[in-house]
Amino acid sequence: MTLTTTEFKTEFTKVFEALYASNIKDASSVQQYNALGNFIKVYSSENWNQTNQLYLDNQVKQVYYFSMEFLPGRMLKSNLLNLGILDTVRTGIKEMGLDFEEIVGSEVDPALGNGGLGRLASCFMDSIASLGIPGNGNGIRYRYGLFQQKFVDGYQVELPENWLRNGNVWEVRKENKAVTVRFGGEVYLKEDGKNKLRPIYSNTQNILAVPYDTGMIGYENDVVNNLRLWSAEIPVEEEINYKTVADREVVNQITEVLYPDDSNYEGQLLRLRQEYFFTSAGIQSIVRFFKKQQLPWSEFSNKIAIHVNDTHPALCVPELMRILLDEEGLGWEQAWNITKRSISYTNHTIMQEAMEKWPVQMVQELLPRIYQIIEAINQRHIDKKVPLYGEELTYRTTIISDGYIKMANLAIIGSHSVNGVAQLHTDILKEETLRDFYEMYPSKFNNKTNGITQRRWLHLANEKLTHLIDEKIGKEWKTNPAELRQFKAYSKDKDTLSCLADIKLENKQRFAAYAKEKYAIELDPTALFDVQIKRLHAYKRQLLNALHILDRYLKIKDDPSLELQPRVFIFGAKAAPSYIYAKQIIKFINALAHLINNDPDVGDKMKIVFVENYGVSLAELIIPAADISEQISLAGKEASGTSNMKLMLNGALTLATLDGANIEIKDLVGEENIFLFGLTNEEVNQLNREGTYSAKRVLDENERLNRVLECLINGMIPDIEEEGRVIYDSLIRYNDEYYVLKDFESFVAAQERADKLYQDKEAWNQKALINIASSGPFSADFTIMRYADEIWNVKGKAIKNRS
Ligand code: DL6
Repeated sequence: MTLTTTEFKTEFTKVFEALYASNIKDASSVQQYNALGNFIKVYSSENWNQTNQLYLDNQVKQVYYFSMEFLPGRMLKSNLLNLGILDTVRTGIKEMGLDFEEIVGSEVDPALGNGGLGRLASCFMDSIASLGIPGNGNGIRYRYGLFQQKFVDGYQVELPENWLRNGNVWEVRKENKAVTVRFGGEVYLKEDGKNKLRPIYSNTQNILAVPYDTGMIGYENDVVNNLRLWSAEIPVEEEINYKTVADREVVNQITEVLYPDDSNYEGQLLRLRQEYFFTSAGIQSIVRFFKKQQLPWSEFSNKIAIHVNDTHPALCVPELMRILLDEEGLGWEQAWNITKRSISYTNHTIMQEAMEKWPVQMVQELLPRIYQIIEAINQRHIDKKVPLYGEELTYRTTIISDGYIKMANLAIIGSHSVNGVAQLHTDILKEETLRDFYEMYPSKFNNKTNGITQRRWLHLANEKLTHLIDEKIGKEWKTNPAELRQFKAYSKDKDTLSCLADIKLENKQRFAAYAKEKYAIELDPTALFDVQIKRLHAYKRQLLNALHILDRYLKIKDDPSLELQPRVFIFGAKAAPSYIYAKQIIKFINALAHLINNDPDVGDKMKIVFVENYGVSLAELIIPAADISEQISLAGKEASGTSNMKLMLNGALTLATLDGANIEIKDLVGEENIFLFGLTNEEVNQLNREGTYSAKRVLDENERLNRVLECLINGMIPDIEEEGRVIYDSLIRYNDEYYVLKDFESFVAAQERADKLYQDKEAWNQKALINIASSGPFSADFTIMRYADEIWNVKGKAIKNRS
């Protein structure tokens, strides 16, 4: 399908007039955006329909990616790119006298995820469609996304994220595909006269799950897959039972907000409801679709792959069992085989607090039949494994223990594949966190290092760099990112290096203009831009970054004439609303920024910008402008990271610990093209085993560090009396759980190496180019090919031969 600019203008005008019955030039940019979105929807609808039909007609195997979070970012530009009409539309819009970038900017960036996990799910959706793999997303249509972050006096304040205020042009409500999800009540099993036990329910609350579908457009391949997000509603026939606003609220709440406060029982109950709601709705719709094909049940796992993204959708296991046993009348063994063969699970964290578990009583009351099934799975697991592995090991792996249901255990036992998201992470799962399971099921475990879509993170976020690469090595890399490696041939080419430097400078100027407009901070775009963008968490050690900044500040104060490589430190991070310590670190960094940015002794030597409300759109602005990518988690704690990959792809040099995918970055670029520092995972483990680490001793032996820490509590930084003390105590009194002080010296040394290298622009740009050219293997296209081949056993439409 080709589209000329003239055709576009005619069709777009028609769509606009049909929608708004007015002149497009008088319209707001939101209306123009809305009309353009509608145009795209119509333009791609035939492909959407055909893709569906093709999957159905050919009875191909399909993947269903279950995720509590999807973080798609703005979709207008990415849809235009993937449809191959970005330039045509941009030109057409310009010729119509409209402002393309303003239209693009008026799209809301839906924050339907927290960070890495949700963004990964969206990168995967893009790659699945772009590889022509029959794949579907399944999640929740939250009425409110993750909170909007504001800083008030340097403190994080959370505001509701009403992302649906202007409607959502991309979605299609499919009430004809709604299903009912049952909660609560009582259940017992009754003989059905055919030697089968069937459950009899009473007093249940029945909720209507209504799907909203969004087309996932593949890159120039005519494929449009489906992302299905479920919304909770009162079934029409039950309206009569909902007499008060409070009654109705209970239903609305299910899909009201992403991450309700779960620090209390009510919040936890709501979260469990959310998890079952979208899981049950998704599994019901899969089974309905399968049955439409009239295939025998033995074909189920040959036609369906269900992927559980983290444990949030782990109830897929008992829910599929429930439907197969209770509604389809299958026997236990057959149902269990189908379930295990269809389901696979990705683990995204080894942090204990993120390992989900639900009180038995909560599950019994909210999901009585599901509880019975989990109990039966658990008992069968024990009966089968005790003779093989003995009681001790088996009981360490049970799903139910100490009054809780352990969701990771359920996901592992009920699936055929368990993967980590970077090599080190998978090794830690096998050797430490999930060692018992690895002993039981060695062949289930595998690694799938995360990936990112180069389409959003390079083609769209950094168009100039994309053109430079096209110009040098041709366009093949766009569908085969491995070809990016050819760009290495230009690492000594002065012209290319100088173009690279110009592009970086322009991107930095763009960010500087934003910082000026939004925060009235003047940035010198020739300074080194140092970026740390990720959720705020103690293990990610934004604190270490801040202590280094403080150390530099003290140096400048000691000698204001000191020659220092000018730096702009950029932070972007949201803290979970109930994570007080993380919020205190935000306040500390903001207070430090205020002090430094306004100190005339400092001038352009240092500036700090902590952007508010960090999300996908801001990442698209910041990442192309970065010189240094801060990946400084304590070794062994960050499962993988994905901002590290995006930054590398845009030519930032990584300054990192040997953690998560940083190790793989190092392997690809070579040690000479990355700044490494800090303890290794083995060293951390050894320190933990020995138990002799004393933060106080580190402090006593390091006068410089001592001075830095004193600033937390001596009033030098205004307005952080409480926060400064808490942070100080976390390091000294509570002995520095994340070895911030232990790693400080080597972190500062790495920063000094970076400063020094930056003086030699040519050498720096060479390394930047090598980073870009080495980042092909992190394309999510490759990651998805591995999932497709090694876990899901599905085929793409036209997967070219790539390596
Ligand atoms: O796999 C995506 C992403 C990783 O890149 C990060 O390293 C990891 O921290 C994150 N994990 C989570 C898990 N949270 N929970 N539950 O977000 O996943």
